[in-house]
Amino acid sequence: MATNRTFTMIKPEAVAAGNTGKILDMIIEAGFKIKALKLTTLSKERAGEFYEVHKERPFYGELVDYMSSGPVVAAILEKDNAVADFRALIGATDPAEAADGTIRKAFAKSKAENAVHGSDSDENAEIEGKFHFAANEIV
Ligand code: DGI
Repeated sequence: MATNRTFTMIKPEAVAAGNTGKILDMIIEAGFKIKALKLTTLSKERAGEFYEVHKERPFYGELVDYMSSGPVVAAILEKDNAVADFRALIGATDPAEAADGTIRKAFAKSKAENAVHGSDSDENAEIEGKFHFAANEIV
């Protein structure tokens, strides 16, 4: 099923570095509309649940520790072809491999501290959006 929405989080190192506004500007400039937005935190338990799909991967513990280390900005975004276009806008997981003009190229510090999350499928966009937002928080 096609959807025009994706889900993102601006990750702790990018929020702490004061890059939230610049990243939101890039997102809006690229044509995404913000349908939901909040500054929030993830407990270790909630971060573990959010990234459960990665629990067999060797970096799972580090990922959970990192994502619960400070505030994040969560958002639901709308645009035609939202999931694929947003993945293109954020760039490769490792900023050393991310293309010029991408958010990770501009703001990520490392493969682990890589500035932003972007859903990898329409199905996950829906699940992840509902994980963070109640129906009355989405416009
Ligand atoms: O979809 P992506 O976020 O681009 O990448 P992914 O689904 O392969 O991995 C999810 C997140 O896990 C990624 O954004 C950052 C983190 N990660 C990936 N590889 C490593 C990692 N974290 C650590 N500490 N070490 C890694 O090798």
